[in-house]
Amino acid sequence: MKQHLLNYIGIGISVLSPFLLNAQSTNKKPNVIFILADDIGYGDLSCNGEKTIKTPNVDKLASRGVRFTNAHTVAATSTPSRYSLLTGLYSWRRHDTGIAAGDAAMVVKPEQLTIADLFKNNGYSTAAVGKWHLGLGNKAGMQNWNGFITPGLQDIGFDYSYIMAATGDRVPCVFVENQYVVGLDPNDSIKVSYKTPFSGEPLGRTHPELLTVLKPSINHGHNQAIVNGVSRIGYMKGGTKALWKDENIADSITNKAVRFIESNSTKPFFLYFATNDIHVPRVPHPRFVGKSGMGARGDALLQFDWSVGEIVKTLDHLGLMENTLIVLTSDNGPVVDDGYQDMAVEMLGSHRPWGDFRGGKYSNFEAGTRVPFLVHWTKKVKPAVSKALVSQVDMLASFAALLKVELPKDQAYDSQDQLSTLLGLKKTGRAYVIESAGALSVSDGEWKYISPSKGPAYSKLTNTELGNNTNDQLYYLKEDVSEQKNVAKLYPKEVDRLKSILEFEMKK
Ligand code: NG6
Ligand code: CA
Repeated sequence: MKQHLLNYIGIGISVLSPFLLNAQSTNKKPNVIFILADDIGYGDLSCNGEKTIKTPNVDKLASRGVRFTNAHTVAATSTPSRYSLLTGLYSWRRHDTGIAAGDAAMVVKPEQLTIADLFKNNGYSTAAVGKWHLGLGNKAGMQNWNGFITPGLQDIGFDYSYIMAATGDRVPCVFVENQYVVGLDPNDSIKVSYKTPFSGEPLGRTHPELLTVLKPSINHGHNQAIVNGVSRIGYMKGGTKALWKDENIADSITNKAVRFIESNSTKPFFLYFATNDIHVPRVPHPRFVGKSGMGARGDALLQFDWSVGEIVKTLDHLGLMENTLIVLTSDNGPVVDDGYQDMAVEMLGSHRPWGDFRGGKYSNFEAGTRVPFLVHWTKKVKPAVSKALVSQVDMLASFAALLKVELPKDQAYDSQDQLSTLLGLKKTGRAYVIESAGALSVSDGEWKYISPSKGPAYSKLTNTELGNNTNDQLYYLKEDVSEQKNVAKLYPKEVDRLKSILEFEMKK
């Protein structure tokens, strides 16, 4: 399948090759950097209007690029959201794209076309740096953490990778570079399990006195393996020298991203830079601690902004800014308490991570999937604020348009070419977006329909309104962006119209 697909794309290349070769040698093809934050809400970046936080580096990009006010992820959690972003396919078409364990098998299959494949097949150097959370290897729990972990990111288009396998709160707490654990002592092999604890290893639940850095929130789990005074999800043993230091994660991944840019400055590159900020456990570097006045969550936001600043500085310094397309967005909406007693709730004050939107991470309401979204490209993009409806599922087809290549019909078929909209040349975007968080929702920008579901209406754990309801829900976003008034009974025709869009998409 993949071979067939490469050949297909290869035809496109050979037709265009004289142009492409020339363009490549003079570095005319734009570099592309995709900055994907973790759990940063619409209101968490000061460019989107909240006065309670200052993210100057992001704001600078926003003021020089297109800032979107109606941009969506496909899902309200990381794994399904990232799956859709990278493959151009709705994660809800599959049943195995939910929040992945740290020992999950690769969710994106090698035969699937990814954004990274697209760039790689068109002469780019490609890299993924930061949080991964899309599984590794081909069988859950069977990865060789002490050797070459395969299949891995090189099988889905990334020439270089420096990643955290899952999340900061899931074992194994090590970096994996080009499919090998970094800094592993061969005499201290790593063992990972999501089923059974390792004898002799203290756990958060049995040894709370060892939780010197962060304690889990009550009833949130996160009480298994202890690494750096923080208990996590999952069990691990060994690999002591390879363990990351939580406060250095942003520095480590930002440095690797900068190195990748520097070493590819003479050829086109694609960098997928997925930060750990501001996912839990939030343990920012001491230089950010106390700086936001909002506790660890706010400090991690400042750390994210710093990472963005370092990328920008590098591009400026190398003279690459002019011809580098930067997209900055987040994988899902915000959450305040996501599992650790880090004072985020107590110190939130009047800050509204969700902006004007209802819900948050995990929610069918808008704040679950309506995320910050900026496009910056000095050479081609003029500063603007766009109300166009956009979805991350369209990145693949839009990048294909940027590269002027056609996609095979059986790949990325949920992805639409929205390049003109993304570059601010067109004021309208998609006809509708589909959002998923247990239920499926569809919005055309004016109206939003949430399909009935039996899930809970509210999560006590995270203090989130999840938006599940056994009845149809319809909101008139144009005048009720906060989804306060369910008008399904008043507008049955709108319900039917939106429902039929969902039915149409589900049949594809
Ligand atoms: C949840 C975790 C949460 C976070 C989330 C994944 C519990 C109670 N909560 O299951 O802490 O890790 O998974 O977040 O375990 S995501 O942004 O990577 O999707
Ligand atoms: Ca996330």
